[in-house]
Amino acid sequence: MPKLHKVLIANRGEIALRILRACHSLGIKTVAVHSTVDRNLKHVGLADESICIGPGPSADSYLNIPRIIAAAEITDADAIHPGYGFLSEHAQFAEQVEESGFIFIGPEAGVIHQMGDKVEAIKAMEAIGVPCVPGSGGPLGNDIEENLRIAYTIGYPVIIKAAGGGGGRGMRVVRAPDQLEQAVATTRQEADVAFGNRMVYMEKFLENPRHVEIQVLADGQGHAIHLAERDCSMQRRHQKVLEEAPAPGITPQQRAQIGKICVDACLRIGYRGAGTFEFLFEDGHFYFIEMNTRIQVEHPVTEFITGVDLVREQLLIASGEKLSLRQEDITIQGHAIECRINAEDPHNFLPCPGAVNRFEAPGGPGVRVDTHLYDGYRIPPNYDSMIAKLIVYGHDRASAVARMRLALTETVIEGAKCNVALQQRIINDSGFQRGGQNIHYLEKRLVTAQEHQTGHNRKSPK
Ligand code: MV4
Repeated sequence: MPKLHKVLIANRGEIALRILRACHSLGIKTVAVHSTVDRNLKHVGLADESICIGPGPSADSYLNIPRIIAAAEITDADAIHPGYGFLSEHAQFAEQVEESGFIFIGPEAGVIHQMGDKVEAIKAMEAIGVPCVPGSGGPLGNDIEENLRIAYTIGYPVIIKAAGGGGGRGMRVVRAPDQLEQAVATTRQEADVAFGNRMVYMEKFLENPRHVEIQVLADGQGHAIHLAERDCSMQRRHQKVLEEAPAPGITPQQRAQIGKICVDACLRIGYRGAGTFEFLFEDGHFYFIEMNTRIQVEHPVTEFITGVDLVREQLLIASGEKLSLRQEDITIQGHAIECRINAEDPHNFLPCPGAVNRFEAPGGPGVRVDTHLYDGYRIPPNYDSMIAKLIVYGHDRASAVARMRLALTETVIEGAKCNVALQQRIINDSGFQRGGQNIHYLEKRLVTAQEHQTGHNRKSPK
């Protein structure tokens, strides 16, 4: 059994720190790799060893596969944890890591590849009995008559999506037959440029779904469990802003049913590690859209309601241990909410790099802050603008909301503009407090708020 002695963390920021802590708590040594602008990251100072792997731009550092593997060789690491983003769902990276004799902390490269092709993923899930959105069930050809027939059978509106896309990139809604040919052609072209893959597929367009996702863990040795769901419907331009677990209004029966379906799917595809089944949820039904083969940003809300340390489980699975948790051990208790804190301009949402002169984290019972921030930390312009995650737990949703309200009030970030005020507006919003809003809710509320601010919607005085 390959026990892990040393893990290379192929990431940065809060998740690198999260992985480092999970490693150290298991007695595993850590190697931090960082770019030149990231020498002062908190986890770099805490790691047993660190190696600079290139300049600021991700392409030359956190996405540079040969340099990361060379760093693992130089430091004699056993395994590489990719975190989220960057190379976390790069099948070729996983393959090269394993070919170089290291453990990739995640599923097999073949499974990453399969789930990365959304057409393949949906085909596989459909075959296993995971409920999917009614759709083409395969790639679209160039025969417009055939495509019109498919759309007619599905029923308008339909959505054209890129097989190589995901996360909201490369999609187009078609509301009538006369738009179909153009939509397919344009989506194909964009997909070719963006992903080097012209393949597109068609689904029924669901007008007002929620985004509900199921967390799973599998050991690749015949054992898999689910850890309930998260609701990630509060988003802007496909960027999640606030997530919570469990999803409001999902019954224990619904949870057990969809959870079992995901567990069975894990076993059937030979899944290993932590993973997430993304569903659209509308009118009481789940519709699979994508599977994420990485640890996700919002994993802490699941940790709060289940008491399971997901990153620790990833490390144990990677070291060859069988899952020690059984489904009956997993009970959900209370409610958790995560607010993503981004260094961004509150008016135009543009990233705001620069020095954080003062940082005060909130605290108290049921409050967790996942961040790499410290007083004087300089946010480099090269990466994602997320600088912290505030996660709170409450015995029920209302008490979690109340705790988050306090936590946001306690949070002080001076020097860089950030979205704390936006999060406060969401927490205090009556629609959010009711729970169960759909994926369009936040953007609609933002438009209304803007109209109020600019007086756009007011009757002009005569
Ligand atoms: C959809 C959809 C409606 N109907 N598919 C966007 C991100 C990508 N993961 C899938 N997305 C969507 N797929 C069908 N058939 C609406 C969206 C969508 C969305 C999904 C989840 C979270 C936020 C979203 C925002 C806009 C559109």
